[in-house]
Amino acid sequence: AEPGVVPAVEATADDIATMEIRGAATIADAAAAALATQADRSGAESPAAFRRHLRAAARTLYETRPTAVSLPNALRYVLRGMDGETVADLRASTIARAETFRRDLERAQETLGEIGANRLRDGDVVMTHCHSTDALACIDVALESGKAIEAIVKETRPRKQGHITARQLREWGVPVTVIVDNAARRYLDRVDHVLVGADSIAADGSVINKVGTSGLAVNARERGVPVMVAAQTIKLHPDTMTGHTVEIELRDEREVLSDEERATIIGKGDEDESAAEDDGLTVDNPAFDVTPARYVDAIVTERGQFPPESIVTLMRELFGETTDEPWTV
Ligand code: RUB
Repeated sequence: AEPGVVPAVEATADDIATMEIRGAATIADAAAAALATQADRSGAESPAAFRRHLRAAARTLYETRPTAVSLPNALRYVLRGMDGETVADLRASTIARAETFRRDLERAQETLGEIGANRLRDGDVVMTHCHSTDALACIDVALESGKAIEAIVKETRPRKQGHITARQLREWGVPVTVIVDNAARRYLDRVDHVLVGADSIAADGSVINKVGTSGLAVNARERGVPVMVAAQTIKLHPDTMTGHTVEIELRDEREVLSDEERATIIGKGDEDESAAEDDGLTVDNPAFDVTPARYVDAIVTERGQFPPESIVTLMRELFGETTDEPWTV
């Protein structure tokens, strides 16, 4: 814990790291809310201390998960709005800025939903991967406008976020078929759209989303099914304009193999193994993958629908050339 960071910020950071709070938009919203709480409860007695503690809070949140750029984009936006000569002014401006961010985030998702819904026709079958609030917003608006939609929901190993998608869609009355990830290609011939969200979108139009998205997109192309990515502009990754790549999070191997399962594979009880001993068994658990632009038919944002190859023009317009990290200074 860094000095001056309030416990509620630590708790939010923990929830993001453990995926209690998850999904790029939800993470961004929680991070902005946490900075507002930091501002509200800060014990800082000087403006300099207030700013230092706010930056420390942003750092604490930043270090939780590396792939969804909505997190640093949210932190940057709120910190840039921290303005004033007194603690009281700094507090008020930071809280107001965080509120603006959260309101805009919600509005952007609604607008994106209206745009994305135009791609969906009455009677369409949509295949989903993971759980994306941006993707679901498109279905929500389509349903509201009276279109019947069916969904084939990929389970999404290892964390099974498909269950969250299935629950939401059933709440809306959408007929849902849940399948294991490996069954996706078999079901694609019944599907009109693959509809996914994004954690980050790179300047070359490639889409970083839950691991498995790229294989799904390649299969969809082979089957002639269009791939639609629903992503608010908060998902655009400014660093990729200057050649940086997006870090793919590697998560704990226990999400894939429990200690018992590992011991069974290795063929000995886990008690006679020291943690440091190399038993020759590696488990890789990347949480995300990269879908090249050529497998994506449309990126739907609140600013309209874009072919992935032209997303960079929107990025330049929104971010200019500034990709500072105000929490590091
Ligand atoms: C979530 C995931 C979602 C995107 C978009 O991964 O890959 O597709 O974050 O979600 P995880 P949203 O479960 O590992 O966080 O549209 O809600 O921002």
